[in-house]
Amino acid sequence: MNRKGFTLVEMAVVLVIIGIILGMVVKGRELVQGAKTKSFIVDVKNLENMQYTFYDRFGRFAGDCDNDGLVDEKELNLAQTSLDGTPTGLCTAGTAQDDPDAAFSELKAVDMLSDESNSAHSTMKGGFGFAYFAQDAEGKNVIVLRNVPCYAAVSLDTAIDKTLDGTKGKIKAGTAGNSAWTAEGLCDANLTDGTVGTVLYYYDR
Ligand SMILES: [Ca+2]
Ligand SMILES: [Ca+2]
Repeated sequence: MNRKGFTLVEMAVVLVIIGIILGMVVKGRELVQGAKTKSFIVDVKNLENMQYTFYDRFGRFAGDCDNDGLVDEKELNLAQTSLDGTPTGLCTAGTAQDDPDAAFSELKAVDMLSDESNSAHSTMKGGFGFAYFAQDAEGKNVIVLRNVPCYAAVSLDTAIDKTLDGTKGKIKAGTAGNSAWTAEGLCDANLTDGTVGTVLYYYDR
């Protein structure tokens, strides 16, 4: 049987073609990640802008039902007449905490969010992640950004803080110690490129 193998030139051509295809795949993935990240950052800034617009109109942040300056995760009395900055009656008495959509419900009640964007999930258009307004463990207002890939966390930190440090500034990693990125742009095991983490945005200046 006269079976001819590949010549060296043929092998080289095949390897070059494989390299080009791999390069295109990597480039394509970078483009998609870049587009998603841009959309994500726009969404985050929109959420911040909405919260300040609400503050200008009503004298408090959306979701701060007792008007003490901190966003609460309580069920709200959404009567339109209550949305004048007056705290009385805004918190629904005796209801459970941990309603991450409270601020979104108020933003929707004053037509700053559409019906479709009522829930925390659907306001994020980057194709990943979801957000809600809350306080951190120390009682500071934050936008909690969940399921954020490392590349997006790093881009957001660069865009807002102008430096890259998940432990400082307005953009921080949500869980100290196990999901921080460093000045070198590295994310550790819990927030690497392929996985996701929680990012906090301290928008309340
Ligand atoms: Ca409050
Ligand atoms: Ca930072």
